[in-house]
Amino acid sequence: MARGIIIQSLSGFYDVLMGEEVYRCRGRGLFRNKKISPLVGDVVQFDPEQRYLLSVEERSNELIRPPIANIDQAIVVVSAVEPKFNSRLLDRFLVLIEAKMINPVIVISKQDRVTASEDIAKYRRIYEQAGYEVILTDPGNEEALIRVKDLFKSKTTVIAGQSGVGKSTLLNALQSSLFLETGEISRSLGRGKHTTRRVELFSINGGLVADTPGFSSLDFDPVTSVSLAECFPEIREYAPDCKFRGCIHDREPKCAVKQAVEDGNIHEFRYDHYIEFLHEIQNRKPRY
Ligand SMILES: Nc1nc2c(ncn2[C@@H]2O[C@H](COP(=O)(O)OP(=O)(O)O)[C@@H](O)[C@H]2O)c(=O)[nH]1
Ligand SMILES: [Mg+2]
Ligand SMILES: [Zn+2]
Repeated sequence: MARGIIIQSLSGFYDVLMGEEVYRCRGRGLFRNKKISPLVGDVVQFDPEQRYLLSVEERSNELIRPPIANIDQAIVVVSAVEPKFNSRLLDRFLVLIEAKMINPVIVISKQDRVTASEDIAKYRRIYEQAGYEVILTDPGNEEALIRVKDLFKSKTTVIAGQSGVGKSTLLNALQSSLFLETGEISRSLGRGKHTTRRVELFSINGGLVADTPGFSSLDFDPVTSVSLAECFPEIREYAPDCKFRGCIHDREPKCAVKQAVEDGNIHEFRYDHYIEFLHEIQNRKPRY
């Protein structure tokens, strides 16, 4: 019996990484009966001789699309240009990641193509002030690449972000042996709805990293109107000073969060996105 991490799953087989070795294992009937479906990222007990999985350890978290478990950190890549920087989309990603208790880091790519650099510098300040680490990258920026690489050490990381922002390019720049496909124009409308793309964990700098095709769903499914505020670090910081318990920082009087917006301690567009997302959650239809 041995212990490893599933780094890839291929029709009934699981590649389990233990040390530097990969063992291709079968799942066995055991899992079908227990309704456990092993995921990439799962820590498993396995038999390295007979090559089958024995059990899956409890997960710290899991994503459904992409299907992956036990994620410590998400690097959210947004590009400065093409696609144009979009703070609303970035905030959606950040909320979804925070809701899963995953630590986000923001990477703003394509700095070499930036013309209005003041804009990006402004966003960088705002997100840093909100409590995030922000790294500006382009393939020629060694210092930034080293910082990203450092983040991977001893962690499981997913690279998230819209298609075309440069996720695969970034990973290739960090580890040239990966040869990830880049530049593909993916138009979701042109694709079959159920196109499944493989998820695989790569070893980089003593950690495991998944290049995701972006998140296919940006629904706030697991987020409630109460938990949403927890997904904004700067709101989290001021919320304890609100007058009313359970304040959701919308219409309530004596709200410390709204005061912080007024005082310029919370940036207005971040608060606006919070309210937008809050109303989206409040208006969603109950599902049965
Ligand atoms: N100029 C420039 N182009 C980039 C940069 N990062 C990615 N690209 C280009 O953007 C396109 C999409 O990149 P890709 O890595 O496939 O994006 P992904 O869909 O997020 O994986 C490709 O044509 C890349 O060459 C960058 O930092 N600077
Ligand atoms: Mg890609
Ligand atoms: Zn409040």
